[in-house]
Amino acid sequence: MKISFEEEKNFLENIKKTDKIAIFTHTDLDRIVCGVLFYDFFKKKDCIEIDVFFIDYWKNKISDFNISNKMIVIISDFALENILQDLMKIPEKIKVFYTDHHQSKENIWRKNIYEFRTTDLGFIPSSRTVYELVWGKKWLSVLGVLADFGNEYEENKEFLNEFFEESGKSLNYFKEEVMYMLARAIIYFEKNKEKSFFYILKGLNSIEELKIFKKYNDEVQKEFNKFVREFKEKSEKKGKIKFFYFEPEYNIKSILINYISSFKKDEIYVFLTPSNEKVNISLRNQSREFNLYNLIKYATKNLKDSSSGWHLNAAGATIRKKDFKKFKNNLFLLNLQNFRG
Ligand SMILES: [Mn+2]
Repeated sequence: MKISFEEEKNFLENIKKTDKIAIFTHTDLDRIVCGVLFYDFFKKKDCIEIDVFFIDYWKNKISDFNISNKMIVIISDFALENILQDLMKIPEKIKVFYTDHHQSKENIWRKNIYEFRTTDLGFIPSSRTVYELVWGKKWLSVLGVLADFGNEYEENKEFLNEFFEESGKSLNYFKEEVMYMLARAIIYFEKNKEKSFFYILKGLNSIEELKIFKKYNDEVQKEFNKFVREFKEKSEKKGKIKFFYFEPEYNIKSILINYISSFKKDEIYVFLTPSNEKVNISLRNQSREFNLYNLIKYATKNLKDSSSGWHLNAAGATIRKKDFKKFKNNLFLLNLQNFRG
């Protein structure tokens, strides 16, 4: 059931302290920030039971967790294509509150699922939407917005600039010094003890306190720098496409492609890393000339057990390892003109 921003706000305001809350989040800065802001909100409301669940599309699902009929499920920043089937499994007695900003051609037809998707409003990372719904730590929300490239979109300018002015520090500072540091620390935790990142982060009260993540950043940064160099030596180029397969120890693909693609914005970057029998793919085109959402759907169309989607200019996919060559062929044979805008 689609609801408006106001209805969504009312829905959240009307939650009582006796309601049991189940927050779903993940190790991605935008998504984690949503989790923390919601957690703080329900804590302030004195909700007695607030459970936090961590889901990873490839490992587990919402329905793997024990959600009782009395719970209210809160879920944000998960692409509908990845969770739709799973959402449908939630019994109708359970109210689900869902907000997201990924592209999706799917629809939810269930009455118990209250959905507020912001795709029609522009590119609004969910940590901004959640902040506007429940308030709380704006600095955290700003970092979530930056992690998702929100600063590249006019619609977030006012929201961000207001914060930069208040804090007296620049976009560059928050992006390079803080957001990337945090994004790399998350990657460290993802590999080592993923849940604790969320619990440490939610205990912090200011941007200065983020320093405690510095040592975790350092470890991942070594590998990050190594692959920045390797990209220069080993990536393949086909027209506007830059293709880079690599095998990192830490899951740095997203932040590496975000970083590298910001230098030549009109190119299409395609980064691939292995994961068991699969290959995970990220695509970026920061000039926004191309619709990568359609492009990746097309390039994986004939690949069995593949999934793809996300955003217009930051897309992704997962394919079987044995389809690597097929995918590369599909991609290199594309007529890019068909995917403009
Ligand atoms: Mn997001």
